[in-house]
Amino acid sequence: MLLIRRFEEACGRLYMQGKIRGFLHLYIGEEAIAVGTMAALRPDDYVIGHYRDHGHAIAKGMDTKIAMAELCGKATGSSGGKGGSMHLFDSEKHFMGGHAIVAGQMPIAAGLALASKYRKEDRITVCFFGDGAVNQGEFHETLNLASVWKLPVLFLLENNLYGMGTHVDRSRAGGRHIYEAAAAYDIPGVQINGMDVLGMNECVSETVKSMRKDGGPRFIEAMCYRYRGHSMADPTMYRERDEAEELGIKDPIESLKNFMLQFEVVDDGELAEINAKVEAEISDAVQFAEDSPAPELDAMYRNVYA
Ligand SMILES: Cc1ncc(C[n+]2csc(CCOP(=O)(O)OP(=O)(O)O)c2C)c(N)n1
Repeated sequence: MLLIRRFEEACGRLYMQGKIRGFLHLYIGEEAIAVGTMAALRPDDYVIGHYRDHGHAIAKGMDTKIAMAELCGKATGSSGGKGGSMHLFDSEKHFMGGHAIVAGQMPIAAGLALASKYRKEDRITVCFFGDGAVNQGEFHETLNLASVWKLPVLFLLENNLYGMGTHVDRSRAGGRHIYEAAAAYDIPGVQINGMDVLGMNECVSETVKSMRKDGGPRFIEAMCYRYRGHSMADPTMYRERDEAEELGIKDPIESLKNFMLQFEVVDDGELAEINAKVEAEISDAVQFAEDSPAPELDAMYRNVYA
């Protein structure tokens, strides 16, 4: 979680310096979801997500150097610098990409799961999406087919209460209980606290275990909070300043740190070591991205399909 947080803080700085361009959507505050989930998966399970994808990619094992180079539009990035922040990809780690079109990853998740089922592979696909995606047709079409065909997809909704600047209460009937929609498609669903990494891990572990037994889809709604705006360009004027406090939001990293200290899993010295290791990895990643060359001009025409 700390690695993801520091990675994104560095991204924010690089964006302000004009070294990362285009859109930049930070995942700060939501790290427990990615980390708790990935720790419950096998390395060969597929993961696919949306444009707020840095946390998913890093938690799935993507090299922070390659990720940072992609964000900076460098030739050494995962997509040769042509994908940028919203399109990280690592097929070796079975991270099947961040996708910029809201809900566009959902039918692809069903396709991945269908392929696994067809090949009789015992692997599942985790599909991350936001509350903004649930009003799209693709959400409903995918849940329906996944249920009818009994596809091993874990639908993992990150409900951070906002789709850009619109609160779920204003855009979705039953906005804070979206998991109930899964029942309409005969998919078991639960709602959990997405700010608690251990709780996340326990829930996903149990869910995945039952999926491997019966092969069918499941739905988890992880309630969470994004500390930053929708993207770097968003000053979040639509939110009350003390909203996080009112909602009783607890920072996932601070909570885990306090828990580990209280139960003597780590001491202050070990925490300092973890911090130093993370800082060093991030500074290496930034250095690598800054030192990397820009793509060649003719790379613009490579791997482009229309
Ligand atoms: C089909 C489509 N419509 C609109 C957009 C513009 N758009 C980008 S992000 C976003 C909000 C999505 O919110 P949510 O799914 O809740 O994800 P979050 O940003 O909260 O993680 C919108 C409407 C888009 N990218 N794709």
